[in-house]
Order: sequence, then structure tokens, then C-alpha cells
Amino acid sequence: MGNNMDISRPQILQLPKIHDPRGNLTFVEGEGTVPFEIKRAYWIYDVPAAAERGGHSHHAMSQLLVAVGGSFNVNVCDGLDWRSFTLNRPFEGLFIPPGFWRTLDNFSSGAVCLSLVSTRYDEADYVRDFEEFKRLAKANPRRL
Ligand code: T46
Repeated sequence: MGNNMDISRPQILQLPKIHDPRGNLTFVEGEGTVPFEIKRAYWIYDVPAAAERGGHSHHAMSQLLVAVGGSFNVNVCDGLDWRSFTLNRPFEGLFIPPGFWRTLDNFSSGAVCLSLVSTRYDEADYVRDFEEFKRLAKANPRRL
């Protein structure tokens, strides 16, 4: 992780990759690799091709999303603008700080989305209403 990383913006992080003729290996090691302490991991899989996940923002949670298999898109909104990231490399992660709406779609067959996050699961941390999200984003602007 670069020391001059702007942790207020979503961005792709290059993760360590150990090349090996037996197969490659990537790891994440605490705050040395991601800009937050990892408190939880979950993964999303068996997603039908037309399905969409996400559709919310978080008050406090930071996360790193990795396509450990296959590919999918992550569409991020700051309340005004949208930006889409295609995740398809197991050695890249999309860092998303709090305060950004996200949807995930266009999952390939067999895609697996690993999510490393900074908080324990807490439904109160979710903003699941897009109009409420836009009101919050206007009051506390964040930029893509
Ligand atoms: C996010 C995107 C990328 C739990 O009980 N524990 C957990 O750690 C999680 C993540 C979910 N759940 C329960 C809550 C719901 O009853 O699992 C159910 C599905 O969760 P949700 O509809 O929030 O799933 P997604 O794929 O829309 O969103 C998830 C994360 O919740 C979210 O933080 O950023 O993946």
C-alpha cells in the first residue's frame, strides 16, 4: 500500500503477487496491505448472470473487494457521479471507503467476490434508500 494513498476515494489497489511455476499466490496482511484493520470477511458466489448485489452505502465501513475468481463490475456513486470498476484479477482489490453507494453486477459464471471489511456486521451501518443516500451525500460531500 502506498503511503501517499488518498483513503477518501474508491480506487484499485495492487496486491502482493508471488509468482510461482506451481501457481501464483496473493495475500492481504492487515494494515500493511489495506488501509484499515480487517474485522470481517465474507464472499459472494453462485450469482446468476442477471443478478445485482449491493444497492447501499455504509456510514462507517471500509472494504476491499477482490474477484478471487471470474469477473464482475462494481458501480460506485458519490451522490452525483458514477464510476464503474471491472474486477477480474485476483491480485487487484477495489478499496471503497465509507459514504459511497455501490452496486455489483455483470457476474461471470463461477465468479467469487471476496470482501474484507473494517467492521463487524451491523445493519445500522447500511443506507439502503438511494434518496436518503443522496441527502447524506449532499450534506457531507465525497468525491470519486
Ligand atoms: C456490500 C456488498 C458488496 C450477514 O448476516 N452478515 C454479513 O456479514 C453480511 C455481509 C450479510 N449478512 C446478511 C444480511 C442479509 O440478510 O446476509 C444477507 C444478504 O446481505 P446483503 O443483502 O447486504 O448482500 P449484498 O450482496 O447486497 O451486500 C453485501 C454486503 O452486505 C455489503 O456490505 O458492500 O456485499
